[in-house]
Amino acid sequence: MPANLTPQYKEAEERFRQAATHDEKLEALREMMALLPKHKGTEKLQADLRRRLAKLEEEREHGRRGAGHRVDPGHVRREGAGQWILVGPPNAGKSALLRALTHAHPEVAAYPFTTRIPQPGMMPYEDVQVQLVDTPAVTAEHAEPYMTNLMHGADGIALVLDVTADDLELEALALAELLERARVWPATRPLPPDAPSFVAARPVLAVGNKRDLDPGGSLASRAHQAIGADLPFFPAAAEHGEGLEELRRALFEELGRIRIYAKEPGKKPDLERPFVLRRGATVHDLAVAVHKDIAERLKHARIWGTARFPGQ
Ligand SMILES: Nc1nc2c(ncn2[C@@H]2O[C@H](COP(=O)(O)OP(=O)(O)O)[C@@H](O)[C@H]2O)c(=O)[nH]1
Ligand SMILES: [Mg+2]
Repeated sequence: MPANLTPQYKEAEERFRQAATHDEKLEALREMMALLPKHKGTEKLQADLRRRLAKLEEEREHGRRGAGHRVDPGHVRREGAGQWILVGPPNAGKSALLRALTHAHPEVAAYPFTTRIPQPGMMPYEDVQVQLVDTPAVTAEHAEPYMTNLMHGADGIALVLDVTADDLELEALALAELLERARVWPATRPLPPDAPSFVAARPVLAVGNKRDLDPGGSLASRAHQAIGADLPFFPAAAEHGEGLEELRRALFEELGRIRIYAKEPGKKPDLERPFVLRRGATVHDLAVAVHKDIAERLKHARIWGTARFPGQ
């Protein structure tokens, strides 16, 4: 059976051949997968592309890109509904928080600078997953140079503080300064009219960790003041599982995502694995998320939901 490859496919294949970087290769290969006609005549080719894609993805994950190439720690591949970067001073409990909220196993230790490179983990919330990224500590004297890129590219920033820390005010100042250098503006703060266009308004929240050592809550109030009274603040104890449910919900809600439950014609809707899109997304955006081919062929869609007639 002839494969009937389209000119678009051949063009993507050409780009794959000429790709200079690993990322370009990966992008072209993904496009080839999406553009490849799916029928019996292309089964071998489908399997072949899948194998090459898996290999490239694995290489990227493990940074084995051959001589001269290094993984950029300022970029963590986004997965799930959105990406939060955990940022904070040494020993605040960033790694403990990642452990408590995700299935990742970062090292938690009573000495500073245990975490050297960004470590992602996936946080389950209801029927979706949110990505959290643990990072090396930030002080007034030192922040890893890649932190600003990492923060600027993320969907949200969670500032993690130890409410019992002596020098909380200084720590908070270092975090505020880093946010500024990362060109991230907390979304709860009105953007000044003269703000440059490269400033990214993003959800920024604060976690006041180790609240088990602060039964009266006065240290948490002080921490909230220090980091900014206008930022959402979540007292928590990562190692005791306190305050984590509220935090989990906020980490999803603050992303401003909507969940869409898709239904194949003649089948029941899939109520377990929603597609997650940004608020304001269109039916076309959904089609792209499902499959690029569908987006190209889409003529109409039927929608069930609160603001629609059933099946509109
Ligand atoms: N009391 C208390 N200690 C905590 C809590 N979370 C973390 N710790 C301790 O704080 C220290 C630093 O934790 P870690 O997660 O490694 O901090 P990181 O440097 O911010 O990643 C460790 O000794 C932890 O056991 C908490 O909720 N309560
Ligand atoms: Mg750590």
